[in-house]
Amino acid sequence: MRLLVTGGAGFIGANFVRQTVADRPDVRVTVLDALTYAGNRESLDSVADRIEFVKGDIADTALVDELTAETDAVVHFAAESHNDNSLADPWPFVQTNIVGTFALLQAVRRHGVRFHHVSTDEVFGDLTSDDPPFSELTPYNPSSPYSATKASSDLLVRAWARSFGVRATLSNCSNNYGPYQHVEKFIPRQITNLIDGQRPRLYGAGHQIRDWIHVDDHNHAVWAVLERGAAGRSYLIGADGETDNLTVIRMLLAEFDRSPDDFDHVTDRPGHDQRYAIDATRLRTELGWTPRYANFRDGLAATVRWYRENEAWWRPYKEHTEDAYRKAGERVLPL
Ligand code: NAD
Ligand code: TDX
Repeated sequence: MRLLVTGGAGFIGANFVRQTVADRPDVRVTVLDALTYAGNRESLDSVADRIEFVKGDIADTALVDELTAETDAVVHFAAESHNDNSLADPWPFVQTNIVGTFALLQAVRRHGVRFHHVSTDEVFGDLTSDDPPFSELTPYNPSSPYSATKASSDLLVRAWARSFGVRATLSNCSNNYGPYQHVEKFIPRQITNLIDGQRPRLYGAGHQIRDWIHVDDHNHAVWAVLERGAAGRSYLIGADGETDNLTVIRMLLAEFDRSPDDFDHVTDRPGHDQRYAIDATRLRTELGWTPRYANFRDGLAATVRWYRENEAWWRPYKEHTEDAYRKAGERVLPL
């Protein structure tokens, strides 16, 4: 099988590529990645001689057409993925997440190629503490420019499946954690702050809830949908990992033997979604998927070890990322 993986130098895509090379020697992987600030070829070093890597933009229609003509399936991870960046400058999100997905859909339509679209639970907006978790029937109601552009791309995929018969599936996953995640994101940002002897930075009071899943569990689910998912259907991916941000910070502080209050409250994110939670019944019952990382605390401890042991991977990004947060106006709050 020939597989084209877009965004394969990013966090989830690179973990997907390494997992695929390790578990499925019959799959020939080509990565298409623009190597934006979020892409890092070093994340693919261990498999570099077993894959083909193409540096390019998913909105480059000629390139996408050429690569799609030579593949059996596309797994589409490439995106602008960080909410805070989408608040500072939404344009790249519109360009990559919407226009880029459109270019891929036109190409798979032309060549009759199987397509899997990797999306997020943020397309559903947020929940209060009393609401039931998101399911495949929850209406779309995105809050941020990031989630609005991901929702738009999902709607394009659904329309191309219905109107043009594209063999497309979608998955909407909750917050991922694990190795090779950019230091702009919540968990790696705090881990690397702690390695540097700095205080973790919690947005507002930290009562927001995210449904954490290990990146390997997400990627096993992507394979389950790719192999056994029904065309035109969406699958929600989550591992019952609901935890509020304050609790995550305290779990990390404990990993570093620091006091539970040794962190800063900083300026909150505008429009900050309160709670995400996933009901993954369809994925579990129809496709037989179960997560392997049952315990978030253990997965988090392994992730801390990975960042301690792989400083050379993240160090070049740290200072610039913290500088960007400062320039965006992040301030310590007197709470
Ligand atoms: P990431 O930001 O770490 O990686 C994105 C990758 O896409 C990078 O390698 C980047 O270079 C590449 N890219 C960006 N624009 C491109 C373009 N125009 N052409 C080609 N490549 C381009 O993102 P991630 O966290 O790995 O997320 C991957 C996918 O999973 C995204 O679609 C995201 O919406 C979705 N998702 C992420 C999470 C999460 O918790 N991180 C949860 C659910 C879904
Ligand atoms: O320094 C921080 N302090 C903090 O309290 C950062 C960076 C974040 N936060 C909070 C904001 C969120 O409530 O932590 C939570 C997680 O933040 P992010 O890592 O930015 O993730 P989120 O906005 O929830 O979105 C993530 O999950 C869904 C991914 O970035 C998306 O790509 C994915 O679709």
